[in-house]
Amino acid sequence: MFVARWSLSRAASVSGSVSGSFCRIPVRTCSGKRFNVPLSAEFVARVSGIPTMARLPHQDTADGLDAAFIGVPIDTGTSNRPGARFGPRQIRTESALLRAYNSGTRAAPYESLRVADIGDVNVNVYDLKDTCKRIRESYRKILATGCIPLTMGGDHTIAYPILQAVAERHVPVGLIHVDAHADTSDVVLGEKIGHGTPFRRCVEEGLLDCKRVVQIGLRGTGYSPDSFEWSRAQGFRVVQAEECWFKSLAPLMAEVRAQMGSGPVYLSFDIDALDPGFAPGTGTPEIAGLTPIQGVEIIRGCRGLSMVGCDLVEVSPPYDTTGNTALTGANLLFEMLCILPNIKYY
Ligand SMILES: [Mn+2]
Repeated sequence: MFVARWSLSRAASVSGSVSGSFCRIPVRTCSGKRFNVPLSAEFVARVSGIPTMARLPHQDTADGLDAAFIGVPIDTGTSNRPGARFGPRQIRTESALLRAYNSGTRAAPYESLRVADIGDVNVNVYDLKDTCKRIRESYRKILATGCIPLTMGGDHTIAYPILQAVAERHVPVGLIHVDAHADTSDVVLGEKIGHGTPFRRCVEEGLLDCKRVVQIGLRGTGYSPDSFEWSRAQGFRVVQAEECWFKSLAPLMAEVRAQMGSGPVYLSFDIDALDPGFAPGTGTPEIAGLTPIQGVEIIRGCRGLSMVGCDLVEVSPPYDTTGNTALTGANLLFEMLCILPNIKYY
């Protein structure tokens, strides 16, 4: 609130073009308190202020929100390059470039939903199982308010406790999983919990509607000739990266919408689904991946579905020397916000 008020007076003093009319300035205090409006770089410099996601207000809980950005800063489930624990912070920093409207789809998320950044889950960086418990309990509280969580990871382990909490309200849930990897291993190095196992655990616990699961972008070397056999045996639709090469994914998403039907759907997007040429800052990169355009097509293709939550995981800032991986993650999260139910489109 302090920041918003400051921005209003600051905006009035630095912008002579608003003719003294505060209500033409797109800041939060002009929104009639119904919606949160992010600070606009037209009036407050991008480099100024505390870096919340999309320059939205921060609040401690999800109370009163329709959707919330939340960070889960862990990489203790990572099998290769670490660093995803720094993902939420870097995504927030790069998200200062985001503006309020989606020029491509004409979505106006901040005229539709009350959104805020509600900070991070208080994780235990020494104990992954305890972290999973903390995530599950945090998401229970978020979901109890009716708020839709938009999660910034963190490694992909987090999808398991998040989906446990989601499934307490929406079981079984459909899943659109965008990733280079199936993340359906059973045991890795003797451990059941890690970033390669979350969806196996979800299936074992009956959280997923397996006929309404699609995995898009899978590729790379495997431990066996058919790395994705287990997924197909569960009834998942598997769309390997090779099926995506050189084409628009809009037709695929029409089929995915038909597959998902009217039931609840969760979107889990691992940044390593994208080619490492576009998104090198990640823990387990695989060559010959999706383009950012295809990533956006997948998310925009989710419009109209009964989305109950989304995540963007595996951004690893130490391997992201330009910041472009985090910037891509920030934009994909904004695209996710823009396809939630009840979004206004101009
Ligand atoms: Mn993954």
